[in-house]
Amino acid sequence: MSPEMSRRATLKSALGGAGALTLGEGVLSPSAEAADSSHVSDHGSETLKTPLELWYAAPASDWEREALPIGGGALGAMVFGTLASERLQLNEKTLWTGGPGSVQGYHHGNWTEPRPGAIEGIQERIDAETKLDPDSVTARLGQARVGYGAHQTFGDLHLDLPGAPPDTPTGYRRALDLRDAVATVTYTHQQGRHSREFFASHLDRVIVGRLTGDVTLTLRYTSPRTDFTTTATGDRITVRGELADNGLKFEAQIRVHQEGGALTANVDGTLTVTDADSMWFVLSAGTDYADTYPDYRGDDPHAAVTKAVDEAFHKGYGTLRSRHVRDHQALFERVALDIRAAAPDIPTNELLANYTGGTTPADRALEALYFQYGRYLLIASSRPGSLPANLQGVWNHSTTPPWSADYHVNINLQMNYWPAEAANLAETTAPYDRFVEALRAPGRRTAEEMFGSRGWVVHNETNPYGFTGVHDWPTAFWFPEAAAWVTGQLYEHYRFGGSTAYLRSTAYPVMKEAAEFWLDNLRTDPRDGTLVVTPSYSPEHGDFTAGAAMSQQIVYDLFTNTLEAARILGDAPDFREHLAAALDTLDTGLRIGSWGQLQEWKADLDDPDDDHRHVSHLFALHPGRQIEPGSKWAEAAKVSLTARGDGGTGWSKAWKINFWARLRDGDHAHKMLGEQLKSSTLPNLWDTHPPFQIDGNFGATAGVVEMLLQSQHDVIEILPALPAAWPDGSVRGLRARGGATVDIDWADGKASRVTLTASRTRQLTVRSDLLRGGQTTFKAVAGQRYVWGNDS
Ligand code: FUC
Repeated sequence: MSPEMSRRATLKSALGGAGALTLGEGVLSPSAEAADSSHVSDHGSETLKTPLELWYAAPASDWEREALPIGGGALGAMVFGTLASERLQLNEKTLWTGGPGSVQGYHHGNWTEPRPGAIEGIQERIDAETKLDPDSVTARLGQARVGYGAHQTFGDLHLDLPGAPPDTPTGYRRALDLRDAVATVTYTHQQGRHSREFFASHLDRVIVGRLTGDVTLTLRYTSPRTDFTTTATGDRITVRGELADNGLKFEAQIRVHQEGGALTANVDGTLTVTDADSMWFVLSAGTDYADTYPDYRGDDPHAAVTKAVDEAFHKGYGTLRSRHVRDHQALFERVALDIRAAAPDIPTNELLANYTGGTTPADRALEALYFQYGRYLLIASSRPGSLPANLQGVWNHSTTPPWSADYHVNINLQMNYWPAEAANLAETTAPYDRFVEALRAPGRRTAEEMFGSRGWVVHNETNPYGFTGVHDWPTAFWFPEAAAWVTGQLYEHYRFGGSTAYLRSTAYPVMKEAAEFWLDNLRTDPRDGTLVVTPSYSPEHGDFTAGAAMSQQIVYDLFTNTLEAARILGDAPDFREHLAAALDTLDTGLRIGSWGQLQEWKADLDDPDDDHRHVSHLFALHPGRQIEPGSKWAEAAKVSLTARGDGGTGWSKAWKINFWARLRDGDHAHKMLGEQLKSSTLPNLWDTHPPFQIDGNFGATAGVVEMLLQSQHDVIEILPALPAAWPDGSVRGLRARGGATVDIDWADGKASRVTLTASRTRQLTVRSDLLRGGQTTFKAVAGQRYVWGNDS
């Protein structure tokens, strides 16, 4: 058989013997060659050359708005590009106050004294009175938060440059290249070209910097705390300390190499390089934190930091840089978005200020940059071996950051990981999985002590020390649904990647225990006999009731996922029966109210003038999959969303991009992207709540994917919500559930070519205008590539 005939034969069998090769205008042709298993797409080199850079014509004068982030997961830094004294603000993800050993005492948020009957008492009052104000519930179920702690800045490394120009020279450029993940500063001074490069290598666990041009400088470490010592010996600075709050040990080391000139260690713990042609340094940092309940302590960081610094130092700058760039690009370059953008050669802050809402090629350049920036930030703040991305990723310059720079789980942590699978960065979810698994031990204790039940639980927000109980902020303290919600991402990881081994060992155990918690804690609603969550609180909004929409939808999602997983894994029939029976009796959380809205509460309490930033009752639409497009529920969700309006904080707008995309309204999704860029984005393209909060960056990146590709209902939908503002373009390397990597070209608002590379052998359904009848179902074979449309 000729290769061509064999391809056709394969195709025929893929189509179940239908024999039709032509589908609509296109041809379905499984490629003869096996595709790369790492989900790297064969994106055109044209698209790859589009610059993806943030750049500025002046040094950063403000940490939050202007400095530029680099990160390797565990370590992060903000680069200022300041002239006379370069400032690198440093972070290590685990440097947290609070938890065991903290001066205030710590009890994981569990009630310090047993409160027998407390929850039942509230349930009975809600049954009798239908609702309860948050203050009275807090008085009974809340307690003061102690020992919660906060993420801490690791301090700053200053490079004092006495020969630097006092004012910003013409031609000064400060940039962050998203492709290389390298921050640069370049300028000319006294006929000499000066350059600085900084990057954070995940692979080598170091932050690296290099300066060229005549280099005389002093490296100096500072911190807003006083709990450390700094010493300089030979070519090394060592910073060592213990957090006064909880005794957490921390250490950083910096080693310096200079070409030409001299290097001096000073008694004040600084290092001076004199008259060198260039110099480079490596920096590593660590703590003795471990994610193990109940102590949360591991090895002294000294050995690991020394090893990282010395190994990196011996590799040399060139090797470190090329290893870093390769490691970053292996993730970053998987996805390319071409929306016919053309950026004028103006600084990014001007590009942002000039943004008109998506009408020009320059606007599209900003949109494409912002999309890829979300991917960059996730790679930089979530790599295996440390904690997941927190409210600020890994970047925090404060000892008292907003909301402790913690892990809020009533939307924020979940949103951080929305782009991970679909935007082809599945590896970034490892720290998230590990964090969720580590919540299980303290979460079991909370379930047992507060609820007297099986399973595990976590409430509104948590820290790295297993804070799974409650505090006493009335509108944001009670949210036991969070455990169920956070397990959703683990099941999504399975749905996208398809590894049954992962499902068995990682996802299912935490899902099952979260489900057991709810099997024990649902209560029969005397109003209609359904099973409901009570007390139930729609995040940060309204009164306590029984069976608020989000509570029910989250439990519905958890039970649906867990039942599916239990069937796949063949878990005990009695557990499956129990789950199926509960699902049958569960209030679904879908109800249409008097003005056609999807109700936020079981009783029709929604106010059409309410524009609260949380739109929790649309969970079933996104990230859930309970609402099908075109259904009456989708219509009702649209009524609710329209009433809530296009405002909100950064993450709220980002969520609305996703909602509108799921409602198949690409123009409104695009409008929300525009709203986010216009009013919730800082000059360094960080999302602002305000203040800076990284979830909005991630949520928006996920939202852009939702506009181009969806698969939540096990149908791979091509361009489900393409906005009119992007009539022509292409995207490479998006991931769909079922183990598919998808490339799409489109013209005049319609797909012209779709390429799907299967990483699993299984039946897939693809929906696109390109296909005759709009849809095809076929058996995809792992490693094969399928093309519809112009097979150029
Ligand atoms: C949730 C939100 C707030 C903020 C906080 C960190 O509680 O309601 O707006 O984002 O998390």
